[in-house]
Amino acid sequence: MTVLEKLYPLAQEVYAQYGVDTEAVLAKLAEIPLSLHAWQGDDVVGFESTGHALTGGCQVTGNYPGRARTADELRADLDQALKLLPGKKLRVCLQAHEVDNLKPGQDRDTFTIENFVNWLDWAADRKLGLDIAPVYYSHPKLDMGLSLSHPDAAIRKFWIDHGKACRRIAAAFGERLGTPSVNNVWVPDGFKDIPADRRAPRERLLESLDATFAEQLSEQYILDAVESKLFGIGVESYTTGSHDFYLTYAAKHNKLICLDTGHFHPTESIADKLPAICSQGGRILLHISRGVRWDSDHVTLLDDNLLDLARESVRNYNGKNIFFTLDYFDASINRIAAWVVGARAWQKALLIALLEPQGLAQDETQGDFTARMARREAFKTLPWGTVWAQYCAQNNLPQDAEVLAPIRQYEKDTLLTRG
Ligand code: RNT
Ligand code: ZN
Repeated sequence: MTVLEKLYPLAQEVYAQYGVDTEAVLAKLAEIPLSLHAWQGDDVVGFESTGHALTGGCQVTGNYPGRARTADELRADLDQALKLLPGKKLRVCLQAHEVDNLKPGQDRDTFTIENFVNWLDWAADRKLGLDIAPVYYSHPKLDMGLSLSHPDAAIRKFWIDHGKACRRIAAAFGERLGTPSVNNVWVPDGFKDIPADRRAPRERLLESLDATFAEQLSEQYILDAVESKLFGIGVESYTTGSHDFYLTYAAKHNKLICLDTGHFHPTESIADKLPAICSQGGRILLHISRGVRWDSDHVTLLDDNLLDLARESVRNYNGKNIFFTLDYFDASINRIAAWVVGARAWQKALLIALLEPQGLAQDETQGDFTARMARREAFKTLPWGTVWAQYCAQNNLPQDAEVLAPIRQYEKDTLLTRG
């Protein structure tokens, strides 16, 4: 008998005393989809042969060996990460420049599903869902830091066409894979210094968004999201696509609002936004990352912010109103470990939230804030770690402490052979 085989029944008993069925919780956890962000594997560089410099304020730091240089390498790396993750509904989210099969001279405004067939076949083979994001940065047509809100209609048209192309690709993903593809629009547009006109760029962005979304595509295949941001490097004074702007847009046009955990004031609670939006029927795409002092896109770890986010996620999730995608990029560590550790941290946070005994809300409605505090504190030390270990074992996956060995092996065999 292993230690876990002795421990798990005891943990089950502890939870049963609180009215929590750990097996039911694990079954529920396995059904919550998670989209793994491909861009952790290539440092958000993409695979267009032109190799545009990284612009638009996404900062990737570090030069750990083994970055994926081709889509084939990226798929191989994702395979390694996915092998180490539990869950029945795993997905992969692409940045559109992680394209392969580009024709010579083909630019983003003419991308089609033909450019993504390898991704699609790969995902279909593995029964993965696929999501996508058009890429409005790292390209010469991001001019003066502006894309969809650029004063020049020709530049706007290039980016509108890119957005339309990505929507059709997403719809093709969704149709073939049998699960709607989330297509997320984030533009870096904004100004470094105090703008003279805060309204006109937003009017242009509105017009561009309406044009991008004009084609009616079934929600059976594609779900559109718009991602807000407080500020970025180079756009410290003004971000066209602010939270107020996009929250209103999403509500008016029945889009998903993408909340990136790094895109708000550092002390603002993103968890609190979930019930605020979901209670009114809003739908959310969560970009889960860990901001260290700012939108630094660190690997997610099991900290208080993540736990709060997971708590509100399980309370508000109804199977079709919240979509979970990781969004961080750290090039100072093994990139596969970054995926696996970050994804597992989120899954553990969800598990802890799902295992939380009922009763706190009742304390609250009865005005017994003392009990609410005392019981919440007591719940923190319940044996969720054993339930997590059981989840890994049930899925024939290594425990957290064991994931590094296969990653190191792959690093030795594959990553370190890359130039
Ligand atoms: C940027 C947004 C966006 C990016 C990706 C790489 O601030 O968070 O989602 O992370 O486009
Ligand atoms: Zn994001």
